[in-house]
Amino acid sequence: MTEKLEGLIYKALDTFKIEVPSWGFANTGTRFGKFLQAAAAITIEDKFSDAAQVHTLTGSCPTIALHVQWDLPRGMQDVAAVRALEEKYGIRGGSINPNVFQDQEYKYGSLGNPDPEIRQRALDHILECVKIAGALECRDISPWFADGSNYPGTQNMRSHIEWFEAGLKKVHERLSPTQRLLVEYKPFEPAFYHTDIADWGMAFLLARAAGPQAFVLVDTGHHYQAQNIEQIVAWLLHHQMIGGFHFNDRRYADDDLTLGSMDPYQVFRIFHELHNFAWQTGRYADIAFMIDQSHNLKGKIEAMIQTVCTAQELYAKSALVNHGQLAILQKECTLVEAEECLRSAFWEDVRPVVRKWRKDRGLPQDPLRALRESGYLERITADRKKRGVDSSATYA
Ligand code: PSV
Ligand code: MN
Repeated sequence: MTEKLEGLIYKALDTFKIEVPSWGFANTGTRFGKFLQAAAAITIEDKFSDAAQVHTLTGSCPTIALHVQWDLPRGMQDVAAVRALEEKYGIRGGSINPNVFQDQEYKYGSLGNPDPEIRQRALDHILECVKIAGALECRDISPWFADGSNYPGTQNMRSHIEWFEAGLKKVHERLSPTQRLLVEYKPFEPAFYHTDIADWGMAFLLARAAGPQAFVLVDTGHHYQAQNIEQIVAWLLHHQMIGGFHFNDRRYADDDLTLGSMDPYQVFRIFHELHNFAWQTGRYADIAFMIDQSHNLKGKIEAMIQTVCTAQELYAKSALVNHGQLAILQKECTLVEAEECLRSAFWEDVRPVVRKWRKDRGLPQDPLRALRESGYLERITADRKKRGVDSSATYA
């Protein structure tokens, strides 16, 4: 590989940061059951400790996403404890995720509930999350809404739109000038007939109605089969409306599979859109990268490291595309050459340079092996087995 290409990889890896989800370290399951892992995090301190391991070994994960109900069950009262954990483990709280989908009161929705009292309760919870984010100096408030209905005729979809517009506007009013509201969409589950924020268009319109600090969050698992996610990214970039990603892979639905395990080329194409936008405009879009995966069978920390390394590799590969040449080929409609220009970057084996970068940055060249050799997994397995209680998050 030429020095120039190596330089591009180094630049990409030096700037690449991806947040890990606290819930990815705890025992989770599917609606059919939970398979417990002895090494799974039990407390928020365990989650910080595991996330810090991932950061130490990969150098790319300085923040941990927090799900308020699971990690700060007493709300603002838990902020000081989180601050202490940040200090102790050398990583920071990242996006703050409200939870308005789990409690019994949300059986018929949260901000889209026909009962104004429940709508208010959901709003109050999200507003407390804005406060928590303020106290922790976290920029992004990232709610996901399970609202919708299971049977035709059982809810007025237009009323739901109005309730969401009103609720999100109220959240936006409480943001500090540096905070952002990220609106995540998902086509179905748990609602099986209609979901209030089912796709990027709905999320876009709601974010725009909420105010200028609201943006769309793209969870790669939240699309229909065969949907062209990079085109969605292109549209959102064009309108400066993309605020964040939740990365994971999928085969059938929202499967939470390891990033790139099914379709690494798609992840590459998404990253390519971001690099291409930067090449054309002279600046990278301000997007929060996050992992949203809960692994039931794989070791959680191992799966997280595997994901981060895959993301680093694919981000590095996509930084190699020759944008100038591609633009000419696209203009000429030189199809095969244009496609090959993109594809050749994808097929470039960047792993030797990524290993070199790790070495130069004082990181282990093989983070997975380093984890296995560190004895960390054995230590936490013994310790957590002793403590034994499974107080983990339930899977959403
Ligand atoms: C919903 O499926 C989701 O993607 C949301 O981001 C939640 O916060 C997260 O998963 C919880 O597992
Ligand atoms: Mn998500």
